[in-house]
Amino acid sequence: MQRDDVTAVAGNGLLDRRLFLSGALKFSAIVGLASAGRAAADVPDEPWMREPGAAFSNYGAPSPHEKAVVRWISATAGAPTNGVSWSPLHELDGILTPSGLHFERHHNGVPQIEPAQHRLVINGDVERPLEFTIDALLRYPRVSRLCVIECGGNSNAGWLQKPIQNAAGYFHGLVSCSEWTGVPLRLVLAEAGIKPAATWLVAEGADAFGMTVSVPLAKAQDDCLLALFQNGERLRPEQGYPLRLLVPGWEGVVNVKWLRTLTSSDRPVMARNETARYTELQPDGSARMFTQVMDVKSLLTKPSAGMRLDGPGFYELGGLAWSGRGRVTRVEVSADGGASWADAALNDPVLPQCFTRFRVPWHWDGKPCVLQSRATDETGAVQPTRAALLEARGRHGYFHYHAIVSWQVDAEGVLTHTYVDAADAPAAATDPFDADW
Ligand SMILES: Nc1nc2c(c(=O)[nH]1)N[C@H]1C(S)=C(S)[C@@H](COP(=O)(O)O)O[C@H]1N2
Ligand SMILES: [Mo]
Repeated sequence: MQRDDVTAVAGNGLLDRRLFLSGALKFSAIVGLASAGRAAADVPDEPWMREPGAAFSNYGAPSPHEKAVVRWISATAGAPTNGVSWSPLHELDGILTPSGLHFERHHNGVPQIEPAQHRLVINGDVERPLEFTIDALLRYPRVSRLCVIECGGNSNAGWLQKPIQNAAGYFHGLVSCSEWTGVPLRLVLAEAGIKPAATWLVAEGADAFGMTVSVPLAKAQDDCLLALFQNGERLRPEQGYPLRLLVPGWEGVVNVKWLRTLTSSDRPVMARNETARYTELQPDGSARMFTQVMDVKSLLTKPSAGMRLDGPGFYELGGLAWSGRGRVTRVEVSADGGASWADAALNDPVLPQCFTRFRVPWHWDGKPCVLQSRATDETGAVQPTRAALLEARGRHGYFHYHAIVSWQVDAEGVLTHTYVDAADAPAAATDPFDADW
């Protein structure tokens, strides 16, 4: 099938999102498959068919051929237990992040907790202070939900003056999506009997950092979980084993790992991570605080920075969209730097606060162009351009960067990160890889 046989729905060769699935395009032609030209019976045996396979294992691991698909660790110089590891979003597909590739943010390493000794204490403004063992919590009813956890510092290299040239996941991969299973927090709060004056719940972790953050009681009693399982198995140590607070749609920092106390109070605790961090100075000089809900966001992962298109022709563009405010309702893709947009197909399932996969067919004519995606969520919020975000937030941005991401394609098909607008706008001076989330 020729380029001329299909009508572009937006500039630079973006095609109807249903085209690939309709069968109107023959994939064997697109990917350059020659006809096999021989009967199936003639396909020769391979060496691994002539001897028994490897032994069984107690716990599986990825193929050794996939060993390059790993998290990228960036820790603070001189303080190796403080840092992050980035999820390789550019290597993955589907909506679930394998547990071993879930991003990490630790302020002082991963505590090696003995589960039999771990306790969750609920105290403060309550009728009955309670203390739970993990075994006791495991006897409570559990629910499951798929959702992302995203660090409020994710994508913050976007605030830099020059576009950073990292693979997509090593720039936007402080977000991951899992199935989390645990006890609805409201059940245990009801048993403790929250006093009417209380409006906040202060959560504390059992790591050597002693992470402490405040969660409004209304959210705590709405959809939060005391998470015990991740993707079907008990939490990974890195994700908070044996117990973490899950606060769906809210910035990572409130999802306290290694959870040990929940203290009900009539005020937030005003801890470091809700005052000095995850807070930013606005153009009018006031501080933007307690902005815990993560805004609508998307990025193309296939292809993305560092990848190369194999010559002009048909491609499927694809990526991830999510919103802390609910479901993603629309993702549009542009191949002309935002001048025109085509609707992408959203893969099922489309769930609130969860990764949503989008895909759109594209015919690349071999000329330089800029690829972008733009997500809209069910509240009607639309992902802003970088210029609009800088305009609204000013030059002291450090957290909560969620602007449209632009990938430049050059005539050789090589992709790099670029800014299509506001390239000269003053941006944060802080090096995002040398600072602290
Ligand atoms: N106890 C504790 N909880 C914590 C942290 C921590 O360092 N200690 N880091 C927080 C931050 S800033 C983020 S973004 C998320 C990261 O969760 P993850 O490591 O499971 O991806 O955990 C949050 N909960
Ligand atoms: Mo974070």
